[in-house]
Amino acid sequence: MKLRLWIALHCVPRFSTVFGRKVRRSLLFTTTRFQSSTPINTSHDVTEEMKRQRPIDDDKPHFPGTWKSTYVDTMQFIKPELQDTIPIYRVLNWEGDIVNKSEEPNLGQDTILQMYKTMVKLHTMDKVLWSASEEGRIGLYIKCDGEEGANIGSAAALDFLDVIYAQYREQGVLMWRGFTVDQFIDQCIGNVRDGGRARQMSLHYGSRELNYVTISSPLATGMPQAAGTAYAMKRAGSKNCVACYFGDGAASMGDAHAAFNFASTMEVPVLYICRNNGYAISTCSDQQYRGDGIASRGAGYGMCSIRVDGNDTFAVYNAIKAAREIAMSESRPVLIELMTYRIANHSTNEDAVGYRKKEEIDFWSRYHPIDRLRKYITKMCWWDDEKDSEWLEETWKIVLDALDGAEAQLKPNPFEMFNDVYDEMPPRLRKQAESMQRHLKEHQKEYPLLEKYTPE
Ligand SMILES: Cc1ncc(C[n+]2csc(CCOP(=O)(O)OP(=O)(O)O)c2C)c(N)n1
Ligand SMILES: [Mg+2]
Repeated sequence: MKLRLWIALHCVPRFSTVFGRKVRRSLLFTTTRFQSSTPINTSHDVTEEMKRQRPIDDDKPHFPGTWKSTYVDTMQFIKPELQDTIPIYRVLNWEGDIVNKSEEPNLGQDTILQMYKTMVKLHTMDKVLWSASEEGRIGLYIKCDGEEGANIGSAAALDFLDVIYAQYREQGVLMWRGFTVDQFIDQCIGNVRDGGRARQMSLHYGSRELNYVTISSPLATGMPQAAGTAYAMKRAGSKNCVACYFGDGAASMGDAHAAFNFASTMEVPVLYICRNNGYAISTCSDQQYRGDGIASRGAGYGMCSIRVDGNDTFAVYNAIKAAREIAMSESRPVLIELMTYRIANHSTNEDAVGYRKKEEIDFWSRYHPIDRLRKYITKMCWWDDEKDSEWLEETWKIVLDALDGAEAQLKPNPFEMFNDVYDEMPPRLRKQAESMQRHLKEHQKEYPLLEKYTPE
């Protein structure tokens, strides 16, 4: 009982602007409501389990902490470096050929072309917004260059009602769900059309309609929240799961470990999708961890896990689809490690030249996930160079028009920052709002840009 309350309070997310307080309350309500009507057995009587497995008087270990183990009479240390490395599942090779025909996903021409076209549009949006950020037209920007396959392959395998917790380099997942280029740019610019009313930093997208929880800057924040949400959904009898994206760097956060353990012990349907792109800003993976990547951690928490070629859109699709099936049918978390490479600098704030070689970046640019899928669709005679350049040109037009349109919009009124924090504004916040109002009136001349804001 106490544990349930703890999880409800700590793991049910404090959604920010877009999801708002109402969502948090309704999830809490769901959690408490189902406590009395549909009790879920979340605790195991280990001793009872042991008795069922084997008689208590045999010469086998009966420690509650490891009742499946056996005794040995020679000392054995486990040296992970002597164990087999987890293999990487792939479907398409670099030439765009299916390696094992039985693994070809039955997605059909229309869906595969839609996936490819979305990857190209995503790539173009990233390119334009990167430059716009460098020119100071929008705030900070982060590209998912090289990770388009991981984004779109996974998004296509999820059900629309699965709730997504993303890190920040998963704009493709949101795009696949229907977030428009206009909406992306409105958010990055923080104009009056932005669903978050410009109260978040650029890139901190969220959409209640698309079941995409607003992004939090502190790494791994969403990971325990995802476990809590999956727990609430399980108790509510939902037919959906939670998908939580995180990076190899975020996997080192304490919250990642708490999340894995909660999800596993509470047996909740959540997919922990790690984009292992080799770097956490300037920290490369061999400085980040000593074990066999992130997938190896799954077993330690009793989670199913798999390592996948994250640059192979089909392998990502198949793995997420199968992982979702396991999570839902067995009500348990699954850890999926997508091996990929961050081609771009971490963000427009930093320069990657200091910590990695140009040849390394060139290598991965040559073997880009978009090229691999293009080779496949070209070999299937669904696509050709002419269609490719036409679509590329169209995506540039879509993005540039959206940028112009977004820049022409007014900004939300600065007083918006005080709204929606509480159901009713408390006196101390009202005092701050009034103080700001007085300040702006007194120093109007110092704020010429205010005319670009909507009136109160
Ligand atoms: C708690 C916390 N510490 C540090 C940061 C600064 N920070 C932002 S992104 C990042 C790297 C994350 O790397 P990774 O999880 O591998 O994701 P990637 O950028 O490679 O997609 C760091 C350290 C942060 N946002 N939050
Ligand atoms: Mg990384």
